[in-house]
Amino acid sequence: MKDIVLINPPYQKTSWERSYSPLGLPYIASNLEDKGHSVGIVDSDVEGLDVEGVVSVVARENPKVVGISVLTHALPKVCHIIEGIREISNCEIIVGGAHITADPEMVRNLGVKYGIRGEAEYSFLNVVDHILGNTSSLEGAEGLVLNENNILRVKNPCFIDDINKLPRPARHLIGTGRYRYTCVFSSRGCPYECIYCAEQCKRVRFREPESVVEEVEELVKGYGVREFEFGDSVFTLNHAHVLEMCELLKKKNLRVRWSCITRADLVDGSLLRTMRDSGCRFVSFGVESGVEEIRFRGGKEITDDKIREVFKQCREFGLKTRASILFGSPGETLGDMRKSIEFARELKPDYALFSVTQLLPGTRLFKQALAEGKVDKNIWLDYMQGKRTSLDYLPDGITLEDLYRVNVEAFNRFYLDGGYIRGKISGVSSLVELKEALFILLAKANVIPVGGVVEDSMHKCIE
Ligand code: B12
Ligand code: SF4
Repeated sequence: MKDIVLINPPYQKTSWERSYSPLGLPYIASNLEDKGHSVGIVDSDVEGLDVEGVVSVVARENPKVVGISVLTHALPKVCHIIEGIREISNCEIIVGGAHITADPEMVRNLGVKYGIRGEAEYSFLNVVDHILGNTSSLEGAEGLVLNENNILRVKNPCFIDDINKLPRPARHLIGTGRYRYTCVFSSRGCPYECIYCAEQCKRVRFREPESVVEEVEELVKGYGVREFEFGDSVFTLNHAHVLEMCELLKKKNLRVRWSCITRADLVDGSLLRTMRDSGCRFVSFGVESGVEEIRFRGGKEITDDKIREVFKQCREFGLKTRASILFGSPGETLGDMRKSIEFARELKPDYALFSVTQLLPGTRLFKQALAEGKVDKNIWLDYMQGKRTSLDYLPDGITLEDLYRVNVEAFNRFYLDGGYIRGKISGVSSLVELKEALFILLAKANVIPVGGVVEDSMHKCIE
């Protein structure tokens, strides 16, 4: 029996997605445990639970409060979970997460009383104490969305000023063994505004490097972690901060490998070399488009030449790379998309991730789609209720079929190319790389779909 059950709803389709531990809930749980509450976390996909399974955990634990993390793509399942819980329990339900932060109206649509916008470590505790009768006031609950008798009171999202004061995420509630990757966050927020991106906090807050590296040490010594990912939205925003963490990681000689995500205009040769020397093995870059104009319009004002230079430097330093490419930006033609595929091949990254641009609340792209009359403001409700099955943005003259055909074509062009396959085979230096080369050969021979290769390649084999 737990007082509070926190739920990461089922959604994740691929084993790559299931390989990441969700850290938002462990951060919230940690603060609750510190104040003496008993908390459980259900990570549905990792535990193999669909809606009924999640509801049966709630029935078994009989909590007083349930918290549900809401990402946009999980809305239909979130709705069914709430319906299921309502049938078996009178517990109070609190929703939060990226979708609620950007679209508080969803609290009413989901028919729950409480939502929290933004970072909920403190506010969740405040709302729980209110529900349990420990405090009558909800004044301190920043970011609160209160739905009383269908009247919504909405506060601005809360982004915690001093993230150094937060306790470490309660990883013991989810373990690390079930996940291939655990994330560590050295900062929160991003100052940029890329057109499709749902990052809501423009104010960047950094953790003390010592505290970050202590957390890594705990992971290595306490959980036997050998590799982790810096989950920061953009890892190399502040070079001095990164350099200090690298220095400390080297000093501690933890022999831990790590990866990160950043922008090509935020690295240089010297930084990349220092990162490599402190255990970095993999860097993922948002390239977005092979057409400069489209990339610039989307918010990444980074020239083709700068991107070429950075991928070349990473190769020289032995850092593996991934180029992320998006299809379906405003104004993009099929010709532009094919240029993106060729640019990805020219960059020679170790992996390429091709995706179809998704509409997310709070993004510039969503505002543009609304203004263009391509979607209406009920899009999220329609999606939740299954009246709309996709969240794609369609540039003028492009159909949904075009987008997905190009996406498949991109994976085939990139991964089944003779040069790429030869490079993979000749570069085999570990079991993981051998497995990867075999997968690619099987896909080439049409024994397995390219999707399988790609999914596996997302594991990045940084060992
Ligand atoms: C790791 C990660 C993943 C992992 C794990 C996801 C997870 N459940 O945490 C995987 C690989 C599975 C994943 C998949 C996807 N992701 Co992702 N992911 C991230 C990433 C990089 C870090 C998440 C994290 O741990 N953050 C750190 C913690 C502390 O922050 P947090 O999770 O936001 O949690 C805080 C608040 O949101 C809030 N909160 C969270 N849960 C709850 C629950 C309650 C009850 C309350 C009150 C509050 C609350 O309080 C938390 C503590 O402060 C973020 C970007 C980012 N930097 O945050 C994108 C992000 C969350 N992902 C995003 C997207 C779009 C996706 C995918 C759709 C990608 C795709 N095309 O397939 C899928 C969808 C998966 C799904 N379940 O629906 C978007 C979400 C936008 C949206 N509106 O939904 C983000 C914000 C990226 C972005 N900038 O656009 N992702
Ligand atoms: S895509 Fe990256 S750089 Fe752009 S706004 Fe999002 S997190 Fe920031």
